[in-house]
Amino acid sequence: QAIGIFDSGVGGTSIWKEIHALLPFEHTIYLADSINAPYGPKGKEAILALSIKNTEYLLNKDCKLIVVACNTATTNAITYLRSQYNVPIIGIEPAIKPAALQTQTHAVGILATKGTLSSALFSKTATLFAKDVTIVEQIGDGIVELIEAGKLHTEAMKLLLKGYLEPMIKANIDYLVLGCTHYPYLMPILLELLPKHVKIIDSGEAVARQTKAVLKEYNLLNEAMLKPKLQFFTNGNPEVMKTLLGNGYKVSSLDF
Ligand code: DGN
Repeated sequence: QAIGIFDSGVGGTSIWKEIHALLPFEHTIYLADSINAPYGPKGKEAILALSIKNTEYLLNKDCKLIVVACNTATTNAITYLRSQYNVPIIGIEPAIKPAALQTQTHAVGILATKGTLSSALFSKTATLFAKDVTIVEQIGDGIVELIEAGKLHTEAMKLLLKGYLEPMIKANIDYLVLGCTHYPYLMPILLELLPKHVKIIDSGEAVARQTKAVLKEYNLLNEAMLKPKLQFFTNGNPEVMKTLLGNGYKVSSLDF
């Protein structure tokens, strides 16, 4: 049985990489719903319906655990998914808590989609853990679209990011939280644009650790040290996903 992972597109492959690094013998099935990306601007009902569709696709392939590798889908759908399906379901949330605990300048930037930033789950975490901290929120409009179009390392992306980071730099942030699973791929550009002392954090590693802990708890860890079956499906352009994955992995097209 495999670990099933989905995202509204190719971004969740950044999470897949962390999971595969920590659990190299587990079979994995990754589903990229790129046709419907970005989920961010869609309403809760639409995001829920798409999340159900993705989850059922993976469960029909006999997955033993589902990772919702999308902040937007997690905030909008995970409670429902957990109530409906009989397998462990792991979600991802922006790492506001560690950033708020560690900031020295008392200012933290967060870049995420509209769907994540406007969610109840996000405001709850922010009010709970970031009382004395200024949180500079920025909706990352257009970033997911550029990545999905294979335009990650372009001047257009750099310009977009420059505009989004400006208010954060003015507010003297020392932590930038990446609240969307597409964004770890921006790392080289962000490092170039941000002052040297700003630390960038995302939740990929934490999700991988949580996946391992839950598999262990449910006695679902694959103990056999055999070559795993790694499957990737997309209803978008397979070439974009191949480039992000690197390593010559095969990506299959999907009518979905
Ligand atoms: N990768 C998704 C996330 O983590 O929220 C966002 C993509 C999107 O649908 N905007």
